[in-house]
Amino acid sequence: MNDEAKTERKKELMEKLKETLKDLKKPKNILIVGDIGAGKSSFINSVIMALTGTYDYYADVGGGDRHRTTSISRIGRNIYWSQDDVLNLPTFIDIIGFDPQLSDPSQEDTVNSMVMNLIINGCLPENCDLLDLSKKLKDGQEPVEIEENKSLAVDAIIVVISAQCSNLSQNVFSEIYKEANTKTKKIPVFGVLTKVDESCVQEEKIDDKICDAINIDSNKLLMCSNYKPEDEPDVDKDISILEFLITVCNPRLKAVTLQKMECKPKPTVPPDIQPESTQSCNSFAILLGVCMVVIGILYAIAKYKFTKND
Ligand SMILES: Nc1nc2c(ncn2[C@@H]2O[C@H](COP(=O)(O)OP(=O)(O)OP(=O)(O)O)[C@@H](O)[C@H]2O)c(=O)[nH]1
Ligand SMILES: [Mg+2]
Repeated sequence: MNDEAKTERKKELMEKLKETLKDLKKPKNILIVGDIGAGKSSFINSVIMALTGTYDYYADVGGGDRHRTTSISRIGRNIYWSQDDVLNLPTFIDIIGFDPQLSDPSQEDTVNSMVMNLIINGCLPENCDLLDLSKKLKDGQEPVEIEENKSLAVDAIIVVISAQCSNLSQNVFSEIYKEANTKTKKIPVFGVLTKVDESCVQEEKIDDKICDAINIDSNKLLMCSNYKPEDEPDVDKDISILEFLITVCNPRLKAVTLQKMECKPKPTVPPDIQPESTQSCNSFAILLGVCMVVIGILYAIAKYKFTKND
């Protein structure tokens, strides 16, 4: 594709995105999760760059081994979209990177799963200090006065994974799967593989590994290298980001509240005692058998007498 064709393709995708957004009743709340430093905040800024053509620090990006994002930040269309047309563009929820040591899928309530659950159900306010909350949950405390706010509830989850990281945190993925599929809701999950520019992903087939690890189809995975503040717009990058965003915003891929069926334990029957109905059936069969035998004998006697009299 030449440059002109690529620019045309980007325009078409913007139109397609607008059409997709028209089918939504309200903007989707998209939760961005992943390890520390995976490129979550950079991805949010990259999507906004692809949409608007300008880079800004909507989400706080940083380097180093420590958490950069430590609180909840909801970046809605009112913050990044200043053009005239009112579109149901998503609200991106930027949160703390999950520490794999705070995940253990064999346990019901780990720190990461509790934090995720509270965010998914819209229980945590803007700027909620997640580092502090995680510490308190780790110490066995629990939050007081939790109120669900339906308008903050999560509609889709994007798992951001760095292509540089060869050891995938399987425990974190298992917990994300549990929260997104089995607890209270079923939430569509997507994946973004970042830092593709700094790794040899093709050789390692890391995309297949990631799709397996987070249980998604390959068409729900975006492989990208995020924009950096100094970067010029890149039409190839924008095209792949917009294609991905159209899938994420698909109205058919929506979160649903799981209806759990109430069940009661099956009555247990001791092996040596047969059920009453079986017992009465058996007695009836015995009685019938006895009657048949008696009738047979009487018939034989009558027949014998009759032939004798003759
Ligand atoms: N080369 C390259 N660097 C990236 C990419 N994405 C992010 N980075 C860099 O990785 C570092 C961490 O990026 P962030 O976006 O802050 O990562 P994060 O997941 O939000 O980090 P926390 O909030 O601390 O969990 C920054 O130095 C980014 O510039 C990418 O696709 N390619
Ligand atoms: Mg961040």
